[in-house]
Amino acid sequence: MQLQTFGANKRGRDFAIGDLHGCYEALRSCLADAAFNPERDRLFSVGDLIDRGPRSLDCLDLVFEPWFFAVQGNHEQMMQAALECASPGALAHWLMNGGQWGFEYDWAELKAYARSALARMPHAIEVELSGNKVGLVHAEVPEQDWYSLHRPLTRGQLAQLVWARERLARRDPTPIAHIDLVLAGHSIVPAITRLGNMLYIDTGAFTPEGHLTLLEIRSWL
Ligand SMILES: [Mn+2]
Repeated sequence: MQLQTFGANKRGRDFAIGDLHGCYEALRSCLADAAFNPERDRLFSVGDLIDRGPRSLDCLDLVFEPWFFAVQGNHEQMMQAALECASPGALAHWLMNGGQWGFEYDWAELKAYARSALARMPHAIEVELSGNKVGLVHAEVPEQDWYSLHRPLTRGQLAQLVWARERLARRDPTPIAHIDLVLAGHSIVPAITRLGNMLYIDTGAFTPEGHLTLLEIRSWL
């Protein structure tokens, strides 16, 4: 699925989480600090649940929880390409980027499991919140226009969604059109960084100097 849309959460709060990268314990402690209630609250992820940190599979498992929703990150796509042997270099590429944990599991089982997990992860998420429209992507929005995600995307645009860093690199404050707020991960920032109506929330959970960011979306509108 390219874009998954969610209506307003009338019962509880909506939170967003930066790149998890296997940092399951950090997530548990952030959720406890926020008194997250899985019966009422929702948690949206900018992707990259796996690789680099200690508990990749526990993090990927979250996509089967009724309160957790994540877009695909480049790491999920690297994992899938490796497991599906999508290209000759796919496995080496994943291993170079933290995929070694995959060898702890039965390869065929992991492949089937990854297929079902990825099937639950759209490329972009759109959430209605307090009368605003909030978007989540892993990296960048094609054409700096949210409407681009409502149309079929080219291969290049699909790659841009999960890999691009240009906008952050040039500190481009151009607002993303046709959306109130966009949350993205992928590029590690020392603290939540706002450029126009885009928030970069990957604060390097797996790095020694970094931390995991959990935020209540409403307070950033
Ligand atoms: Mn990442």
